[in-house]
Amino acid sequence: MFAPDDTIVAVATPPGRGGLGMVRISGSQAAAVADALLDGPRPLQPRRATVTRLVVREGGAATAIDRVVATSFPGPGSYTGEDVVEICAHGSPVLLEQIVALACRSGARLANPGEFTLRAFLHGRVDLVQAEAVADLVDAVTPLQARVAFDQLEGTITDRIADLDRRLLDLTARLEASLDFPEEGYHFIETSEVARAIGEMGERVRAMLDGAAAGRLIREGCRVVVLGRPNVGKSSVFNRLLGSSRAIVTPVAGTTRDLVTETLDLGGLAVGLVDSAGLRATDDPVEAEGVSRARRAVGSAAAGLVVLDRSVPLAGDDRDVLRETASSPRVVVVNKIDRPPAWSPGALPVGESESVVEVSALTGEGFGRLREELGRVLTGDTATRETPMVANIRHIELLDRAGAALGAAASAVEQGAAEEFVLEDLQRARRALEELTGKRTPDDVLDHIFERFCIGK
Ligand SMILES: Nc1nc2c(ncn2[C@@H]2O[C@H](COP(=O)(O)OP(=O)(O)OP(=O)(O)O)[C@@H](O)[C@H]2O)c(=O)[nH]1
Ligand SMILES: [Mg+2]
Repeated sequence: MFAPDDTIVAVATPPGRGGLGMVRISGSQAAAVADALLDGPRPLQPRRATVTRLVVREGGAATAIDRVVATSFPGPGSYTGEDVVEICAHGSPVLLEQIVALACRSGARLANPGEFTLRAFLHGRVDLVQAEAVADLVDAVTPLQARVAFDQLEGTITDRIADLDRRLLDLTARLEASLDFPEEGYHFIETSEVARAIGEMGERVRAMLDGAAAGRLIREGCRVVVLGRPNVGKSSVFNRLLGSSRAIVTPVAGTTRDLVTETLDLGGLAVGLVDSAGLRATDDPVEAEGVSRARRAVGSAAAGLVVLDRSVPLAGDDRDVLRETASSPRVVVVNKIDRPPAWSPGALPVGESESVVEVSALTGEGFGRLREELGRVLTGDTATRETPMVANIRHIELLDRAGAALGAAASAVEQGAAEEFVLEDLQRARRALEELTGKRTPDDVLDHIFERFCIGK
């Protein structure tokens, strides 16, 4: 996987029909492959979009199959760091596949998922953190996810790691120099300065981890289950939050049977909102299966929306649902407030600090507050409007490891340990950072990172 000396090709635009579709070729033979496919003046001028024809050459005859725009990006200043040619054709899947097949006939091979970005990483165009950001940016389903990914691609993490690495290198070099001349009592650096430098680096690692929990939630999204006894308006609340009539709503109790999931953009948070069957004891095997699925869904959810109907007296089933979810993060949704009330929320058996929101899924009243409360329950007090720097669990773990090693180095200095021991801790911190940026990352980790990319990226 890591011997990029051949030339690769893939369709870079999504599958399906479109106005335009792009085929990308990268590798030492990219220009030659493009020459074999294109009509008109050759070779292509670097970085100049050229309108030309794509031709099939057979038995001395050349048949044009599309009018295209081709651009050549010679390495090392290209996306992958190799020679790259991009051919923009009309967005017909049949045509694009034909172009890829022709490129393969002329010496290219089909790219693996993420191989263009892998090559960019292997040629030092981006570090591993930035390569991961490319996949996150492509996968983003909310604008906030896209922004966090793009910041990462622009180097918010890369630059800070480089700064930390410089400091670590400087400190280790000076400590090693002290080690080299022990008999002369030669110290290149005072203990107090070592302690200060380590403390400062630890502070920087901590600052990077600030908001990491919210960052992770933004990057990964979460699931929220709408729960309650039958007919309280769960599907109506679900639909109102999504702004579409996704789930079936009827006056019949027991309408929803299966789990229905849709993605909701909650202030930038990608929430997989799940509508579920009303929780009650039932003899109907289909409904019973629905109820058991609803209960299982609660287990994997970050929070629940417990819906109650204020227009009828609270039922035993309502109290059961409240009791079952008492220890989980939840918002209690008091629905149907457009109707005369049968009880008041003050009478609910819930904790004082709990989120209780009164809404009408019929009129939409209260839904602004419901969104706010759900956001608060999910992210705690961390505002997701502030873009956190770190969002990827791999990055969080490695920064934690670097922080712990720096902490160990700080206590070693404090206890007057010999330079060797301090150095060992500092080197551990460096190794964690190097694994983060990909300078020293095991191949199986790289495999794992790049296999989640799509082909053509
Ligand atoms: N007046 C009023 N009626 C509502 C409101 N929300 C839901 N309803 C009505 O209540 C009935 C049940 O609504 P659903 O959304 O299907 O309730 P559900 O909890 O999903 O029901 P099951 O799927 O059967 O468990 C329907 O007739 C809705 O039109 C509301 O806020 N006000
Ligand atoms: Mg329903």
